[in-house]
Amino acid sequence: MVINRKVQTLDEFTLQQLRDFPKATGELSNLLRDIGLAAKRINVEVNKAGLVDILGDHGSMNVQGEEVKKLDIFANNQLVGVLRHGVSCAGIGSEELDDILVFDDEISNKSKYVCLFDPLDGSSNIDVNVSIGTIFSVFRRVSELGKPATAEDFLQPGNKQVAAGYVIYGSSTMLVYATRRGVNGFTLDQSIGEFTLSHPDIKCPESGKFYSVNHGNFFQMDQKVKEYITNCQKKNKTNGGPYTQRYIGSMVADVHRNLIKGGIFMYPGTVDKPKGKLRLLYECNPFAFIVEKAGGKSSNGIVNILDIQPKELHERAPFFIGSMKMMEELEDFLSGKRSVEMKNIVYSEAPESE
Ligand code: AHM
Repeated sequence: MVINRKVQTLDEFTLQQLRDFPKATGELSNLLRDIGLAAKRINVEVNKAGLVDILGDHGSMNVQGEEVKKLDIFANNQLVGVLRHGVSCAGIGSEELDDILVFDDEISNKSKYVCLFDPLDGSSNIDVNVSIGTIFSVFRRVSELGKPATAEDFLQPGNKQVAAGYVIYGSSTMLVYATRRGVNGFTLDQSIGEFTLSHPDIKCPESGKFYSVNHGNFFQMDQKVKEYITNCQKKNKTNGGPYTQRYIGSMVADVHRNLIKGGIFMYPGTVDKPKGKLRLLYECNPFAFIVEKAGGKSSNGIVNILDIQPKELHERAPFFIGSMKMMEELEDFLSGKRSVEMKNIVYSEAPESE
């Protein structure tokens, strides 16, 4: 049997990175490998979701008042389990838990990092076989090592992240993670049960043809956002439009596509939900870090997502993210530099249904 030594597994890759940095302790590599292990376990359950009694609602609501699915709980438990039993994480914050979970044992208290995650994003899509994902974010602690982690460790702005990533359970399962050194993607090779480097040094194209937004909310959006979206639908010499609309309703899949192919993803605030739907710490920050490290950009419509000082664990933020040139075009609309005349349509109010 010929062994393909060109294929590098996630473990080999993180160890290789470690060798390039002799001063590194290996804690971050361990943590990424722990997350990789949890992702493989979650992947197994996601793949057999239709076969066993793991679909459907758990019967409870999460802290955001959303129905909790059984697989959400499973994914959350897997991540908590590997990180608690590992040696690199002092505590976690999860979209599924009301409060932070500080591990508070001798080894964990010495760990440099804390981790925040959305164990299963897009979970309302599970029962219809749409791609879903796990999103994670890693911060270096600001509290004293040797003592339990504190809330301040978790409430840091996104620009303090040391790593962030996501796992997409799709037509194949991929783990993509970013550090300050760049973004790399690993595809799960089911035959050996390992994530293997398939997308080295990912760069987000400067521009693209996709725009992703929930059009159902259009009449609830700010006028400037409506004008930008209308511009996306227009033939336009400067942007090569009209763009193609693609919206899965599963952020990991939507942003993954736009990261690889170029595009812009938006979840703006609406009249009913001025801060939108997405959570700053579990969804916006990690993607903002990944896309920025790949050459793209993100904002809440006013400032860079990564510069927001979070006030609470579960806060939400309007979110715009994608290819650099498309984000710049959006900013021109949001700042009033550009506008679109929206002829023949009264956009200030939703048309009344008959
Ligand atoms: P969920 O985890 O409860 O499914 O919510 C998060 C998802 C994101 O993945 C996605 O971008 C967004 O909700 C879609 O929301 P909407 O259906 O309002 O467009």
